[in-house]
Amino acid sequence: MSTPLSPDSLAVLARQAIEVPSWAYGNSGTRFKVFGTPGTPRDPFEKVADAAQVHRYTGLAPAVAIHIPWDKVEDYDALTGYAHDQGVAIGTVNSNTFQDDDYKFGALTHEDAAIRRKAIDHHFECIDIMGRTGSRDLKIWLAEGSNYPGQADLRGRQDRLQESLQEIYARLSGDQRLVLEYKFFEPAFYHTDVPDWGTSYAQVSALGERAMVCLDTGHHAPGTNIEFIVMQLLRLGKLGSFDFNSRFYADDDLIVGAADPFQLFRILFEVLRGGGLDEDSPVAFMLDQCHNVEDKIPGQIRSVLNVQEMTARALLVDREALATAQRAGDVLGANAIFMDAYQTDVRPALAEWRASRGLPEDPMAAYAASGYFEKISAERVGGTQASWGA
Ligand code: PSV
Ligand code: MN
Ligand code: MN
Repeated sequence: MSTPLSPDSLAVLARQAIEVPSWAYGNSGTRFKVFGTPGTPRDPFEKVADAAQVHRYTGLAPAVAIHIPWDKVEDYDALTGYAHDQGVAIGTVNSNTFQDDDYKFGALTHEDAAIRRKAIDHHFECIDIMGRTGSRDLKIWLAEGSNYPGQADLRGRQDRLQESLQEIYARLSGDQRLVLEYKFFEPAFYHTDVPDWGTSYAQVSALGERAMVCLDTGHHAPGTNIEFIVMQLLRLGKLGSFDFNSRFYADDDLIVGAADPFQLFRILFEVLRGGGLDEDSPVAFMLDQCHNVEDKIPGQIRSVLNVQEMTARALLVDREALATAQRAGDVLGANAIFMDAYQTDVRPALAEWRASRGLPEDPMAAYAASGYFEKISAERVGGTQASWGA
């Protein structure tokens, strides 16, 4: 090995798995324009086929997360079987209560019991789908909130949210889990019902053991120390999953590690420190990204490689030496140990490691040379291209 990745570190890398989102393969954009691209999937099966390419070239992405109703199909057994044939599994099921007129003023928090019922039933449908696809996690992100002070009863909405979540949680069976994602603003601009990790933590803690927090790295105010939140949730045993992406301004959904690789390193260091990559870790790692202008499959390959690369660098931190420096109050010494690991180029070691596992040393180049993009561009003509959403 070109870098000193210990056998323990290699074992961590060997079990690293990052779920990719089905919606990353559809066309996406901003409210100004969505650009179409050749070869874009037209249905959930084609999204799964594209997702499988990421795993084929990296060995890092054995599951694809789906979003309901975007990925609604008649036969979930067929979708699950198709995924297995492609070498991947169906992962987390994401609910969607943000694209229906009925949810203008809320879904799980709505004042009207009939609308809450509809939203809860949608989650029941998602849980039924999880039973068919063998998915463990139901991920709930709520677009609920208000735009003007006085518009909504903040307290009443928290109470109704808890009641709705209780019903959904009670419907889970076996090892199924519920993860509740937070986001500080958007689409609501004054208040959001689940704006931060504390609210998510309070809500899921009242449910039970199999309810946990989902941390989306793009969902914090600028300047937030995200690795501190990672540490705290791991310490509390409530970090259920990550939605990885990166951002310069708001919820940009850019390639993870692109905007701030050092932040990703710091997050992954706390993940390792807190046991989040141990064998029995409850933490699920996912991407939640959109590729508006770059090619989608290579964008996803780049993303999982970025996570792997920063994990490898975080594994290089000499934790014993760091603890000694910390205890001695050696500020600059401790910082140097941390930075030495961050500044180590692990790419040659990872290339070697990939080769030793029968994977291409350079997954980006191998995908580009595979002809897959040319093939889907020629084959997928006609029909309606999937977009962020359907
Ligand atoms: C909301 O911004 C979010 O991060 C949630 O995870 C949604 O499910 C996802 O984006 C949809 O792209
Ligand atoms: Mn997300
Ligand atoms: Mn988001």
